[in-house]
Amino acid sequence: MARLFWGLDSSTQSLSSIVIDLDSRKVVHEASLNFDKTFPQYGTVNGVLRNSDPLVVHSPPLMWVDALDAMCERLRGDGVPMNEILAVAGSGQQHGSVYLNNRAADALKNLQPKKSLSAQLARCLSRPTSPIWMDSSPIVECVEIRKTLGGVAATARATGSDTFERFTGPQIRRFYKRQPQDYDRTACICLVSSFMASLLAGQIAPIDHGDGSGMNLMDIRKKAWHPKALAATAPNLREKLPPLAESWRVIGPVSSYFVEKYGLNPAALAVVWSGDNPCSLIGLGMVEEGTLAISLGTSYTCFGLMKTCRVDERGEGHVFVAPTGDYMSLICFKNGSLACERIRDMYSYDWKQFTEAFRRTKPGNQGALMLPWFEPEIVPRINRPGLRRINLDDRDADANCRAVVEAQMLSIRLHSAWMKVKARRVLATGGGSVNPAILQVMADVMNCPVNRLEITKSAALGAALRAAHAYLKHRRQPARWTEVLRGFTEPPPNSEVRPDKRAASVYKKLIKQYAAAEKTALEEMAAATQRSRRMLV
Ligand code: XUL
Repeated sequence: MARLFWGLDSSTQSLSSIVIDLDSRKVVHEASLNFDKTFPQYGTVNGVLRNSDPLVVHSPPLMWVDALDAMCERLRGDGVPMNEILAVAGSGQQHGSVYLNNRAADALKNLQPKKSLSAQLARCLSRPTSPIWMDSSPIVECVEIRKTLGGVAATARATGSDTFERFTGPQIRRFYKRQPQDYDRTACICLVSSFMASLLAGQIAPIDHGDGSGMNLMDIRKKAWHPKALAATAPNLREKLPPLAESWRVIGPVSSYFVEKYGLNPAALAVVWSGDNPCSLIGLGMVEEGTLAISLGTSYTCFGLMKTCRVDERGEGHVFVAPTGDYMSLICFKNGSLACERIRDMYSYDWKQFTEAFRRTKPGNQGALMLPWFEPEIVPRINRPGLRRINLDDRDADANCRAVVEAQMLSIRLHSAWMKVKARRVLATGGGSVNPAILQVMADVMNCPVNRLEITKSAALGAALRAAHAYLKHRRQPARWTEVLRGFTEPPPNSEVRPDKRAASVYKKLIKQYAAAEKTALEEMAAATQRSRRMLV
């Protein structure tokens, strides 16, 4: 019998699944269900429900529940030997929250295989929709919680991050302030991750330390609920939160619902779920300090493992607990691949022409710089978006293409300095990583080799690997991370882009000019905000 482990990833737009065979070191099954296409009855667009207030972004939790049933059906239909799965873990989009009433615990305990999961959970929600990470409505609540905790640096030191609108604590506070009766009716607040784990385990699941770090509610060093942060957020919150747990905690055997309905092994273990970023850390094989991952998607993220907890006291970055029990740092830039696309379109280039522009221009762009903040930016915090050019001719298409990429890479280098991780290697993932010109600028700015990783489902793979690790630990068998990962996460051969020494020294100087340009722009923005405030008075 093979030793199979199952990893799921409940992300914003889809539910993905990966089954791995730990003995042959192979992925034996992969599947993905797109929410909009598979469940049109929920009316989502890209997995979310838009509101008349553009800051409010929710998703229907019952859609995620239906997706779990559909995924089990799919695995069984595809002939996956469900009885050979030894453990299942998962990954959830971070920060999103699910609000359950006092019927939920019983419903989870008594799941009936004859009915669907969603039919049995429909009456268990105290809030029909879930705010997710794209929701940026609790602006006032962020200010209030930060103030109670003693300011930006103190909040970051206490919870791993300054308050952020998408973080769960500020979201809970807004719910409590606007719908106090519904808040009172809430018996349990889950994260997307712990909610999905609760279904598989047939009981309310703990929140793991990794996803718990994205709430502004957990003491990042003690890995326990932070009493002052709870009090700053909403009354009686402690009794509504499940316990916290290590990322390798086994909740128990899977619910008999999945055994009877889909043929899962009754002894299969349900392991706690974690957030998608902590799971990706594992799926990319990052269990040692010294490697950074840069994901080039719609937004860009940069993250890495940290052995000790070092927070960003300026409040731009985040520290989460890693699934290894260490820490991980993360920064999230909103103006990612879309900014490149905007510049490309501005000059009517296609991607080939955009890439060729790098051959016709020189690293450092002869001192020309760009600040490509088309959208409000998270890092640095920019609330007055706009494209800014410094010594850059707007008629020079090639120089503008180079400038946008150089700006993004310089910004990543500059704003990741607080992590104090000397990157010996960068792993590039996400759509933008197929572009060799972008990877060369990345290698030159970061001054280290860059490997492109072709793993597309890094969060689901990370979840499957976490399931294997938790199972081995539970059975008191050797569970060294490097051994668990072997064969699954190595970068493909010949995928390395090496830094060019001369270009690297150009960027070492240019980063100072870039930092100065950013500082000037931030000062101008602050002055403009002051002026408009004065005009309002
Ligand atoms: C991280 C973040 C996103 C979500 C969605 O802080 O908000 O990466 O985890 O995937």
